[in-house]
Amino acid sequence: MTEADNIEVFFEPEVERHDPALYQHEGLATGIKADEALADRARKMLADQGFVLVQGLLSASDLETAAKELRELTTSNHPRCDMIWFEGGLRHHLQLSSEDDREMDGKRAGSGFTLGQSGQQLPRLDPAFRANFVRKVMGFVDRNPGLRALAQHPEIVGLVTELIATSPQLFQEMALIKPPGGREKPWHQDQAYFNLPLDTPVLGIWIPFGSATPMNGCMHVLKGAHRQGPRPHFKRRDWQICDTDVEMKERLAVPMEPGDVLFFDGKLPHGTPINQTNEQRWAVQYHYCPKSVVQVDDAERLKAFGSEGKNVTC
Ligand SMILES: O=C(O)CCC(=O)C(=O)O
Repeated sequence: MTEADNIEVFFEPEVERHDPALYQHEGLATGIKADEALADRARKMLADQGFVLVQGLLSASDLETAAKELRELTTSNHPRCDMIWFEGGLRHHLQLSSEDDREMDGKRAGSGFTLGQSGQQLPRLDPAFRANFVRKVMGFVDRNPGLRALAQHPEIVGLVTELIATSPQLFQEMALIKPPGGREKPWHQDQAYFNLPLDTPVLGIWIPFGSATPMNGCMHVLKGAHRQGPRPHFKRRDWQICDTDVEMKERLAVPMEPGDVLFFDGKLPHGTPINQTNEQRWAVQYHYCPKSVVQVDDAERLKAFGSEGKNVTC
């Protein structure tokens, strides 16, 4: 193991492959050009469909430094971040046994309720090889100016402010890397992971660093389904909506190009399929809520999103 850097490292299990039918879609999401993303229009789109896809909002230079920092986060022996998750494929190189899997701390990690193992040190492996298994990185904006600048980009913060109708705070950031063959992020609502009052306007934004396509694991959404409110989540391949609750109606894939930004409601059901290409798919995701928000406890969140205690099965 490498020297401790006050980092938390998570080793996920091998995740069972999803049924390909779960990501068949009725169509593709329609975007608006950056110069058409007027506040009123964007607000209406968010209210109606639960997301706004803005094309060409960021320039190549907006993304360049952030992408370099993200690469460093995945390859460094001393990454400037709080937490790193590795895909199940790394287990074979570390001889981790599933018998030692435990529920990983969802509180600090915000990862929900997946089984796996965690530690305080990166595995002592060739960094370039190890980087092939990185799935997620969290807690990096304070030490990576390019990734921070992206979260504070005036066009982004301006639209986020319009969409949540008050001064926003960034309360979570994550980088999401889907290696070739990388696992699915099953259908879920982000608010099922946050201890925030149900009526809080929570906004996620998702920014790819290369083309995001149905083949490499782009976003898929249930257009308009945020209006139905919370859905029960279950511990299955992840903390997720039951596969049989993911309807085909209004299921859209959201292909994106570098420069595009997806703004989406914290109650919008969404997921990303396995990466079927030989290239990594890179993205960052930032979450904003009003500055004034007061957190609730786990019990309050699980009352809305937890399956326990409800007469529902999956
Ligand atoms: O980027 C991905 O693959 C999925 C990200 C996501 O939906 C999440 O982590 O909440």
